[in-house]
Amino acid sequence: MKTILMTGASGGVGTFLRKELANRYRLRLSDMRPITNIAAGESFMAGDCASPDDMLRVTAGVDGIIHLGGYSVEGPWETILQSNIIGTYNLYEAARRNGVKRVIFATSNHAMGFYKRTERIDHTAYPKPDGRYGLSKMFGEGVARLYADKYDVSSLCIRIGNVAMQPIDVRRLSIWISPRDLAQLIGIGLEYPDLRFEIVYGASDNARGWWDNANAHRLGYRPVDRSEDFAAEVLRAHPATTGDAMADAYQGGGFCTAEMVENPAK
Ligand code: 15L
Repeated sequence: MKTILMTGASGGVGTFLRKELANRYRLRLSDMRPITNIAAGESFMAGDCASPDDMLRVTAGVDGIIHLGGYSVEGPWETILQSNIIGTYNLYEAARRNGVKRVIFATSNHAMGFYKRTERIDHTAYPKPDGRYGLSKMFGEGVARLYADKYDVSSLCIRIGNVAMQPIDVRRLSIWISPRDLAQLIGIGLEYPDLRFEIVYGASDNARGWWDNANAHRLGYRPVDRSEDFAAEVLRAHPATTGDAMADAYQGGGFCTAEMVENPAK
């Protein structure tokens, strides 16, 4: 059984994935925050992505890495810089130095947030980050590309929509991914032979989706969950519009209009 490091393991996505990946991998959980409910097949090592020494220590001797660590929403520059930009660089550099050959990088839909909802984008679309957080994910995709091409550390970058047991509002009907579908993508990323660098979208089978996930399908992804199964319930419970027409026009939603200077001529 492979030993897989999961950074940021105490967060919401990590918590879902621990359940999904149990019995498939030996999981080395890592986070700045302690995790006390360690299950059979799991171990814990404290580590801060912003510390190169910590990343060297936690990546030693693993067969692959699921990099969830970092700040997972918009935040002040100094926070994003330390956690996501320096943190992701440290993670890849430590992987290289320890000879770890496979990384799953949890990137985000917010690297692409300024695409309109009327646009259908695929894995080749150039990033349009919707804030410092999205920008840090674009940087992470760049680090993954560099380490694949130069240092033979291969990556699957998953541009994750929103991970939850079910879609939580109208926007999420388009970008939702269930924990088991995300675990399927991660399994592909860890096991696919001869993978060098790939980008896929972390979305379930969503009829209202904005992404052409052909690259994930090419790699064998067959999502089992569909947001449409929850659509009637979501549409009953939530208004169709948020009241912010600009946010409703862009894929990144409110991340786009936060701090935005509007230019009506554009
Ligand atoms: C993300 O990237 C965040 O990590 C998550 O908390 C949600 O905000 C999600 O995007 C989203 O767009 O719904």
